[in-house]
Amino acid sequence: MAEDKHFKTEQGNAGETHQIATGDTPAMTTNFGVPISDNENSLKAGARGPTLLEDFVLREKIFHFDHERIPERIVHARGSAAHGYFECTDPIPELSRASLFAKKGKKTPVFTRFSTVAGGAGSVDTPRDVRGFAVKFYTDEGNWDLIGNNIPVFFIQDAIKFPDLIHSVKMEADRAYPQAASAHDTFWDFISLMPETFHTLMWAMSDRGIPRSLRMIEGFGVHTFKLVNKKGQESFCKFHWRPRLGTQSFVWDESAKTQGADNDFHRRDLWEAIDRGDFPEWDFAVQVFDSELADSLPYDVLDATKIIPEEVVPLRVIGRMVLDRNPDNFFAETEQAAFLPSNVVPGIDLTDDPLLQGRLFSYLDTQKSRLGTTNFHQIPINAPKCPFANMQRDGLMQTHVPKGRANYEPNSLDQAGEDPGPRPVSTGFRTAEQPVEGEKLRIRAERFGDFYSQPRMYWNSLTENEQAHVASAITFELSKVSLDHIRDRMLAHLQGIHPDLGKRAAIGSGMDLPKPAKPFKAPVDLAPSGALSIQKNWQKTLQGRQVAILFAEGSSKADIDALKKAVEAAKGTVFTIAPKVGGIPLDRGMMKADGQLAGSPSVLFDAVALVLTEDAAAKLAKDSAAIGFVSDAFAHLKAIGATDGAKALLDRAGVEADDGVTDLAGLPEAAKLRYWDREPKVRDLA
Ligand code: HDE
Repeated sequence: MAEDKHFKTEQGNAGETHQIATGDTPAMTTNFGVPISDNENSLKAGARGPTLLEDFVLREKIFHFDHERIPERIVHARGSAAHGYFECTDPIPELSRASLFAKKGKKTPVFTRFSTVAGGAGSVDTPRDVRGFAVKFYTDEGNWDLIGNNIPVFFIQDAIKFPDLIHSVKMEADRAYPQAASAHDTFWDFISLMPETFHTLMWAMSDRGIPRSLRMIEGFGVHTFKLVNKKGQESFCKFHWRPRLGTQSFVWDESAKTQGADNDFHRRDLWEAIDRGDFPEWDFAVQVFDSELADSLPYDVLDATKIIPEEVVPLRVIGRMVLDRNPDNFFAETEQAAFLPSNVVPGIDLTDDPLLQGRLFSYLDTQKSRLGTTNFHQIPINAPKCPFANMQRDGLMQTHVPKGRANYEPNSLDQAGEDPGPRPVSTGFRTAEQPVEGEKLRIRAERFGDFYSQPRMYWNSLTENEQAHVASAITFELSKVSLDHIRDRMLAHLQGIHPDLGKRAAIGSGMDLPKPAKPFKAPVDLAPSGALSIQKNWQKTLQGRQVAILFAEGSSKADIDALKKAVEAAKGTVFTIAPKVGGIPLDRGMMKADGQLAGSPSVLFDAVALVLTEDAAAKLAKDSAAIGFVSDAFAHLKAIGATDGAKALLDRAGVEADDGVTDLAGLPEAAKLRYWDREPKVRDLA
């Protein structure tokens, strides 16, 4: 038995019962540097006596522990982040004077945080939700925070509706459930009363709402911003991130099961990829246009519920982002990271988008309640990496020690040979000038009033299979709505978006089809945009994808080795699974597994291989974990590669022959795809 050195009695050997610092290990101290000799026992009056108030080591430790938490983010509480860099690949000095876009090859450090919106900090990674995509660029002219989402539009047009939107989607006020889910009364009540939400709703109900990996999501700045060049000339701009691995999503049933299999699926996937040197990478593109083009569109570019299709204004790739370093400490970096839309740098400017305008207040304000002090910018993850100086002073947790007397401006202390402190510079940030006039009103612009055309365009841009996913997701969510009048109202609007969608959702929910709702503004026909479909733009690659190899007693070592080699040669990764992890006899020698079968369901992988003998397959055909492993892979439209011996298990799991079911040699190629044509065989979609 291992010796317990932690237990110390009056008879015990003082000093030998602890792990004592030796060599290079630093001494453990109090927060004020006093070395600690005993981290096991509090100070007592006698062995069985009361603990003494005098014990400052105990009190300091417990005091600090009691205050370890800070308020989680009100939205986007659950998130994961990484360090990396942005590299300019196509400079745009003619458009923007921003230093990060000035020279080909110029690198700017970044910290990027991905998040879900609705759930709390401890919620699961894979619910249906919008994903946050927030990038902090530490440029040499200050920090620029581009705080976007994986969906290019937002639910609402005006910041004043944000608290209502978020209250409606979060846990219901009286019962405090459901956590991290939009499938409930209050969300659909709000949505069905607010037609401006429909475009984003369509995206959230599509496969975009259930991304397979954070490394495979697009990112969008959402709002229209401005670029400003050295001469002060400005253009409108929308920002886009494109994942090099392509955009990929779950099948809904798979994402729901992944929650059970691994709460931290996305967090782990991001961490492990960076840890093994498989750095996720995005292209950064701008969509640049002028006010003439903006005026020619049938909608307003200041309306965050609309996109400008890339067929109308093409994307220009100007850089790439590589995330190559995991945080050293989750709390200090990821949790304390404070992103601010008001963090813009010379060359990038804001617009009058009424949603963006509201955000400019909210993010600064929220940091004070989360981080407790106006000095949150001094926390290392938030501080710029370029020098910064001004006359702001003091405040809670001031960690800088400004020198001299000059804490006001203007001053003439330099005339007395003293340091006058910082002064404004002619090259500093200047807001692009713009004439403004008008009456003071609470009103929206007329051109914000079309709520059906773009949701319809989105529907028309998807493949048939993707449309079926949207109709099924809406049917699923409406089926969780308990009040009929909310469902009726929503179905009426869905018919307005597209009669086919309305009909399928009504049939799927077993509801009568109500009369179509009367839109505020009649929709116009917009050409479909192929760029919006995930399936039409599928990246046929194994890079970033993982193949699970299920083996058991007697499996062929040569088969396993050959498959592993082929997958890795195609830049995929392999995870081996067996009924026991510790070691199983193969036809030649023993082999350990990366995971045990019952704890490694196939939802966690992109394709599966069954390297089994006839005997092993017959045995596994009686094991529900093995049957589920195979039947789920089939139902989730994944490639399955199998030895001849595996037939009994394939049959038991209901696998039918198709292009995605192959021998082991065909698997590395087959695993690059999902088999959408298989779906009608495994599920009844709306
Ligand atoms: Fe946010 N949002 N938001 N949001 N948002 C926050 O800021 C808010 C909006 C987004 O990883 C909060 O620091 C208002 C659009 C992301 O730390 C808060 C409005 C978009 C993140 C806040 C919006 C976003 C946030 C919570 C309507 C996409 C996480 C904590 C006017 C373009 C950033 C915090 C991170 C976080 C307010 C709308 C994306 C409360 C009032 C549109 C990715 O300040």
